[in-house]
Amino acid sequence: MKRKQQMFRLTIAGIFLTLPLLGGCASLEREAQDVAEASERTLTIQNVWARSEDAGQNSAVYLEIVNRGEVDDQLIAAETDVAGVTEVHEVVSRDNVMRMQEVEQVEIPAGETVNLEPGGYHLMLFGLVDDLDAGDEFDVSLTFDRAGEITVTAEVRHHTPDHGYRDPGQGGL
Ligand SMILES: [Cu+2]
Repeated sequence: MKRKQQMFRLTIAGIFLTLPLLGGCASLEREAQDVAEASERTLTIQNVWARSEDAGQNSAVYLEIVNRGEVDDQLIAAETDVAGVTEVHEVVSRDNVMRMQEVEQVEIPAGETVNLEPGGYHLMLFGLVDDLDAGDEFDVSLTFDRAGEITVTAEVRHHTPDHGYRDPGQGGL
């Protein structure tokens, strides 16, 4: 009888030990799935450039995202070393005044190309650490909901807005 009880306890212990292992397997599978999706490289990032500006000022990064995949994705974050803070922004017109604001995500629909361009979506660079001079290059790390992190190189260009509007110090407009 005593031996039976011991075995029973061992079985219970076995069940409790198995539960965390099952959880671990599920997350491993999920990780493997994420890696597989990212490695399909359905997203192409091209024409990455930033507006030239002096240290301490704000600037912005613009780029094109091509989604050749069959599933939608979302750009959810961006990071650079050249600015104190990097945010994903959009320009909105309210009462005929152009403003910009942070967005949680930019939709990248399957089969489409999304442009981050002056007057629209952009990666906002707040507080440049150094001057960004035309011809300079720096890395930008983009985080997508499905594709994960993709690092691209931005080329600094001198840019004069063709619509004639420029709000000094705002950079992203
Ligand atoms: Cu902005």
